[in-house]
Amino acid sequence: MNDFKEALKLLKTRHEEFLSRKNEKAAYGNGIYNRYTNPVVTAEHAPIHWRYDLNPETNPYLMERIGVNAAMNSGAMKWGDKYLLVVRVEGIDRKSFFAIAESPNGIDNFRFWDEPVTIPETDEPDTNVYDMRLTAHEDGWIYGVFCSERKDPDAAPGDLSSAVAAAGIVRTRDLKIWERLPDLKTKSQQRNVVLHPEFVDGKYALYTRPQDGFIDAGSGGGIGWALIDDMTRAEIKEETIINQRYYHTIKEVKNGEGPHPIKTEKGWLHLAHGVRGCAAGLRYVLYLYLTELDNPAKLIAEPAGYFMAPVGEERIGDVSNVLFSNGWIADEDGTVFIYYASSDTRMHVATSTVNKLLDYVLNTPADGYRSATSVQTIKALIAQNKSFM
Ligand code: M1P
Repeated sequence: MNDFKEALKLLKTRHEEFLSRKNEKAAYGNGIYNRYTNPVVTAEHAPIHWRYDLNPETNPYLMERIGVNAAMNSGAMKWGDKYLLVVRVEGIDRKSFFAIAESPNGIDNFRFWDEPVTIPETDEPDTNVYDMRLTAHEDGWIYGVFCSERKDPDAAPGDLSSAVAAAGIVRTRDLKIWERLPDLKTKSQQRNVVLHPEFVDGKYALYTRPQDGFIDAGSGGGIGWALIDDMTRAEIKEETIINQRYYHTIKEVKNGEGPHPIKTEKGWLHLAHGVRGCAAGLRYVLYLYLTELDNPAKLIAEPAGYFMAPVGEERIGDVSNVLFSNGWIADEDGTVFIYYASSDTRMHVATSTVNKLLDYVLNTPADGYRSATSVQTIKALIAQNKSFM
């Protein structure tokens, strides 16, 4: 009994030390954003009372009974003066669920709320739920749109891997009680569906990612856009591609909208992920683009290449060589907190400002799609720099 008490005390002390670590800006930035030295949320952040049976009678060895494997792809929003992440927590049983972690400053001291989020199921229960995008919509509700994964009913006998992805939809007013709405009705499978925060022509607007299969975007040309009459019976009748994939770019294989775009005086600022294939497998990086204020579906600017790619420890994890973001927060003072997961394993933050990100999207050269055009772009900069060197 005394051993149990001592062991539990030590476990709690170490966990508290870990949770309360300060996070520092990494030494070098690139002028666009700053990374931080520590991840902000990891599997180890999961509360002790989610993982251990604390009764010495039933758990005399103080064993961890329920393991957490990863904490990743998180939706984000400011809630009062707190920075909240709706974290995709993945158990060692491979099931993901959502749990809210809260920080006083957005960069460290993230702590999970007491219990994971309960997402009501539809008549067709989800096998796995993940990657929630949060949108505080001008209709007054906070919506969460997430991927609902189920086994493919048409899979051949013995095929236990084929799955179907659909957009699950919930809404809440207090982030505690969530109402499940019917899944998005659409012709193709969908992942990375995001609700725009304002009405457009009196309708709800969705960023979509039509795909041929569970993994394969195939003929789905990129990030789509659809107007919806009613979120309680959301159905895509018409979908147009607003951000295309291109041969020999960072988004050759697929792309997907990240969190909902940030409204700025120069347009809607979008964060997305792009995927390409290589001998090491798929490589996921983040990129930005800007669309018109009055028409969020109309592209204004898109810098060539990636905005962020995995570096150092970020390159390694359960699914290596992946950066993925579905949450960012634009603060009142113009600071932008970019929350991104590395290699499907842990959450990080990078900070920038709305002004810096606008400067980046508007003044970084666009892709010319050929080696020769890249050389021309570099030579133009060198020529311009001659008088400043
Ligand atoms: O494993 C990398 C990512 O793969 C998927 O993203 P996408 O739909 O663009 O291929 C998702 O499963 C995502 O959760 C995951 O991080």
